[in-house]
Amino acid sequence: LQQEAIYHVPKDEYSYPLDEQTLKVTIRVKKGDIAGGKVLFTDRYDHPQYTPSIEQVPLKKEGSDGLFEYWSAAFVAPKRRPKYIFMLNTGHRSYWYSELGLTADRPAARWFEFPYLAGVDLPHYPSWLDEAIFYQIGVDRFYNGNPDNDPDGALPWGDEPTMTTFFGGDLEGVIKKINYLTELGVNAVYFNPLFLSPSTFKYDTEDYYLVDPSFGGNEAFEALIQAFHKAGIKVVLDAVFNHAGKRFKPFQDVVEKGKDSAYYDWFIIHDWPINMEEPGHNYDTFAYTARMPKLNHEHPEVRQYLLDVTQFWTEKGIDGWRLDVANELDHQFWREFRMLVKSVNPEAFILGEIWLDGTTWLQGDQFDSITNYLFRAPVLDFFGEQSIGATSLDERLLSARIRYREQQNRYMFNLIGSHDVPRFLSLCEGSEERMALATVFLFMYPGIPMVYYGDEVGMTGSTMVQARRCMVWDEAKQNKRLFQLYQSCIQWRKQLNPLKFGDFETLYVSEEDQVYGFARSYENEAVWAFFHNGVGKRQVTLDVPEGSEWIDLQTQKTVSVENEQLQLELDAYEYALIMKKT
Ligand code: ARE
Ligand code: CA
Repeated sequence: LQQEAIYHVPKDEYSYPLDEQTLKVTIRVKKGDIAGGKVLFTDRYDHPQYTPSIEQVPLKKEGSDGLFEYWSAAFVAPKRRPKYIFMLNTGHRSYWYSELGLTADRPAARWFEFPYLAGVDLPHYPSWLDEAIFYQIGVDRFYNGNPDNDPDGALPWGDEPTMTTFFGGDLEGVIKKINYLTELGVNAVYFNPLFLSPSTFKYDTEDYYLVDPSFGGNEAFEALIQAFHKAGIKVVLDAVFNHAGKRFKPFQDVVEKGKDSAYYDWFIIHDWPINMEEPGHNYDTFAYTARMPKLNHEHPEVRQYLLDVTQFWTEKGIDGWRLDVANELDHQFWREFRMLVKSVNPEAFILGEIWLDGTTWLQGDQFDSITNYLFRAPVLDFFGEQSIGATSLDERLLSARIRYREQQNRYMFNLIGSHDVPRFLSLCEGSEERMALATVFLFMYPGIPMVYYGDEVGMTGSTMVQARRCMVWDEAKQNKRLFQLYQSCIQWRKQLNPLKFGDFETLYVSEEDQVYGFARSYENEAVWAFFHNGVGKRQVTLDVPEGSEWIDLQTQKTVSVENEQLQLELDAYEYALIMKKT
């Protein structure tokens, strides 16, 4: 047993409540070091009469990230203030793990303690998230519903875009395509920024209170909210609060008046006079982009200004916010933001744009979710670039999941595409089969699925700019097979409890066969998903519980079971989805 590899602390994702009486604990050990183990637990207070007797639960292996294994158990502590120790079994002998570290004998004292399972500290999520299927829309590129409001020089729909081209898409256009969205089945839309800005994707805000006139202005926005809500579709807006645009009035005032401007410390300006050259600018920006001056969030007026903007739009009835560059603002701001948003609308969704680890923002006091690029990366490497095998896929997914609590994983914002990355289909070298595998994977995996507009009809684009091409509306140019696959996935996702609430368990990892399979289980229901990421035919033999009956989700036919075993045939780049009948 490698002692140095063992890790447990009675906090964070290693020890947290699932509900007011249930604690989930996890211990890390070196891969392959233990055969099993258990957790012993009781109340923290010793009393001859009241203290419950010591109980135990077995440890279950969550998986491995390559170096370590993670073993967990959940147990009910009716007094809500448990203490516990781990018993680790190597197969030859047992050890104990407590606040004393590793010991040969069971310690009488110094067990781990979780002081109190306070219900108030449990995370609360908007209830609609359980069935949410998101769709992302960049308005200029989605549909032009009104040519009269097109920006000057707008190109004909479908021309090849550059960083600075406009096509005239607008909110009227989005409203006109509501039927398309409902036919696809999505029920929530995340919009790239809508507020007045000189650029196409509008991350350089000029006026936070105006929807861009080329999108139809505030009037069109009100109409959008109404029409969307009538159709049962939620509206999530992009909050670009890290920086403003160079045309933002307070910044213009500083440009004009220099240090005499009342707004001179709304920004982080290093010396005077202000220099807006790129390169050469002398103030903080987003990623060295001169036209995106960073706001000085340490200034109380700036904080208040942004919170007022938040209140204004939240009161208009939106269903949530996606927070741009969320990790470059202070945590305290986001706490204030959350309090405000949830006080206006407790069911509003708060999604941070975080590409890597998001744990610090997901403690319940800031965001409900983050953009899960840590999910996209291994899925891309496996199905898209085919640079990793099934083992590595499993390890990397585990290493992303194990950072988070069960609840956090359930509400991760999973995506394989967005406006910031090349189209997934292009990264699959145009292989529709691999795109299909990744899509099914997205919808079967724990988390909220998001579809980037156009992925569902087979749009391509090998660069970020090309990934923002105009939505293809010509039916002859849409990939109908993919569209139908998205429809099916969305229906399964909405209807099947295991996909909404189920836990995750790896079932099948074959490096040689390039087959990966996992289970989503909820109460006595289960969906099992298998993905064959290679050529040739594969046979997968699975043990199933005695007397269980299974149906194939795609054909709705019964799968034959013999001697508690089930056989799946997987053709080249095929997936199989089976569901246990209840
Ligand atoms: C332009 C270029 C990009 C270049 C960028 C920065 O096209 O190739 O990387 O400048 O120099 C908007 C436009 C972009 C434009 C940008 C600046 O949509 O097209 O990009 O303005 O003009 C990091 C941030 C993350 C950010 C991405 C782009 O952490 O917040 O970079 N994403 C948001 C939006 C963007 C938007 C902005 C921010 C600015 O979604 O669309 O850009 O408001 C790693 C890191 C991430 C990093 C990621 C991508 O994995 O972990 O932190 O994201 O790579 O670089
Ligand atoms: Ca238009």
